[in-house]
Amino acid sequence: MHWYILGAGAIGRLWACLFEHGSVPTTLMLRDKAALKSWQHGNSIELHESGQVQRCSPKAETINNPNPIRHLLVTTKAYDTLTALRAIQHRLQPDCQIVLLQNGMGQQQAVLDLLPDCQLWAATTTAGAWREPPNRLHSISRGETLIGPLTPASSVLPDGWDRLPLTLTGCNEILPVLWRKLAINCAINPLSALENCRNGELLHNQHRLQLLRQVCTEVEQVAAAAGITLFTEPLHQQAEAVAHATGDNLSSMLQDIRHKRQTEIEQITGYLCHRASEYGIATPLNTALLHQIRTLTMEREHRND
Ligand code: KPL
Repeated sequence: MHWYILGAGAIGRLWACLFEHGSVPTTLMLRDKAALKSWQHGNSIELHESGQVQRCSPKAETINNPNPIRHLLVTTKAYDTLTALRAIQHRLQPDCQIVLLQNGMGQQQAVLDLLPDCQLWAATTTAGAWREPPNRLHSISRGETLIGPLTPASSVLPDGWDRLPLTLTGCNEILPVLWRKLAINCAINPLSALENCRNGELLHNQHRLQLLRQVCTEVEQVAAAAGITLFTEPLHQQAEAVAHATGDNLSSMLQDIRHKRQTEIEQITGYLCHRASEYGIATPLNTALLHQIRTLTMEREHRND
């Protein structure tokens, strides 16, 4: 068993360290020769965690390496999933095990359509980590990870995942788990990005709080139409608890905007609005947020900054 990791950001690198701690052979797949050259300065990840520093030394190679792949973890941004997988599709063996560990929804079905012979899992995590390039990785928390199969014949956990040193729960029904994460991301990410505020600052202002609650009501209607039970308590309570618990954090969407990167709005609010239109449900606030984030990023592209 050898796990390849596609998407060498903070979470991908954290998983490379976790695989190594669990004695599971791992290779980080890097975009190009320049990324490989930068990796080769240290040939390792310097993991800073709970005041300690450890070195992890997974293998690394560019995506062009021809070796066959039987175990693949995908930690790319959601919008990059298909392009990244197509680039290595010829290397994937027919019985390949693939885990998608990403924000957002929609890409899971697209991968099922692209690779009908593979075994597929989806996972969500509350682990937090950030990178200090080239090779330093700060792990804030290993959090909690939920994983479950998207293809019927697959076992709850993929090969070797029981060896990973983290709080991991296998779920037979992963779809509701993905919806719960989506719902929280719909509530917090676009609003925090547009308000340019930390997650906790959504709670300290009546106007923002009202918007968050309205977003939640719309999300609950769409989830219910999809036959999904979100939480036992109303979504807004859960979203407010997460905004409070991650109060000092910048949401991933705000970070993407500040760093002038593409956001995952299409895989978060975009997915929700798409599903809403299939069910004939009006989601005026989520639709407005979707357009505002699109406009914000388009204006930036036109200004070319
Ligand atoms: O997952 C998140 C994100 O920023 O993408 C939340 C839960 C909102 C925490 O910041």
